[in-house]
Amino acid sequence: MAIKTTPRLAIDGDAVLKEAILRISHADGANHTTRRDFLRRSLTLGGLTMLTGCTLVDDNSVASALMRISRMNDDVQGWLFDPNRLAPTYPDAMITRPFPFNAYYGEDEIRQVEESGYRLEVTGMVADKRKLSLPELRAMPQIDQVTRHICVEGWSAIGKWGGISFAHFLRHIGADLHARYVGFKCADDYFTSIDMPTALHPQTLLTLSYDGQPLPPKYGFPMKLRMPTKLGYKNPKHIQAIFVTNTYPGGYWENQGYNWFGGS
Ligand SMILES: Nc1nc2c(c(=O)[nH]1)N[C@H]1C(S)=C(S)[C@@H](COP(=O)(O)O)O[C@H]1N2
Ligand SMILES: [Mo]
Repeated sequence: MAIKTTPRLAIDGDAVLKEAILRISHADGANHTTRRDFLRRSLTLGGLTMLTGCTLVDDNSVASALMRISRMNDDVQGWLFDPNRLAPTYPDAMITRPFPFNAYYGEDEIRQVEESGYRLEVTGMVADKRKLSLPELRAMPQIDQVTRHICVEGWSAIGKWGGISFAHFLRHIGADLHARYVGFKCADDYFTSIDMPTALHPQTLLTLSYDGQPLPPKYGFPMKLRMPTKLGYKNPKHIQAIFVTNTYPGGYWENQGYNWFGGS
């Protein structure tokens, strides 16, 4: 049995902000300006400039503003979240090979989910509580997307995931789109949950493939929710059940101190 030695529990909500800052400083060209302008506009809204006492004229002041904002909570991240702003996408040539594996256990303990008996359970505030087979899910319209996955452990990588628009999926099952949360239970006992605006974001995908192939076990067969607007730990692999609820469901790392919103 492999024991992970990375000191993960030391990470708190500030890690999320550090990741955001990393992203700003690594952004390039037009993206860079767009993001900086976006942040400046957002942070200025509601008098945040006064609150943080800086002019937000360069990335450092944006960074320090973000650091102060790190003491604020998930509600503020939810407020900053722009449902129409798209995360960067990349050409296939930029895909990181091999794409890293990560989980709360080692690679020798990757869960093997059987395709034949697999049914995705859908419960909670949905019109249509039921179990969906993989062929049913594969028959739904699929989208490919090349995006950057950022892990709070200090790495990021570009990967290509394919799957169903999650907004389309939620409408398909008759989810109450005014509910606060969508929760996920995974075959490896991992669990997490997200806010409804992120669930409905156009780049949030219920993915069944990685780089044109069925999702391999290490990347979460049979299904991973992929959100380029959120950090790695918010992207559940091996999804077994999805539930829509107004009761805060927390998450595996979130319950141990990771920031719940986990946006990047
Ligand atoms: N079911 C499950 N999903 C999970 C995890 C996990 O341990 N179990 N780890 C999360 C973390 S911290 C990261 S960085 C990514 C890693 O995904 P990858 O193996 O495709 O790189 O999966 C996320 N989703
Ligand atoms: Mo991660």
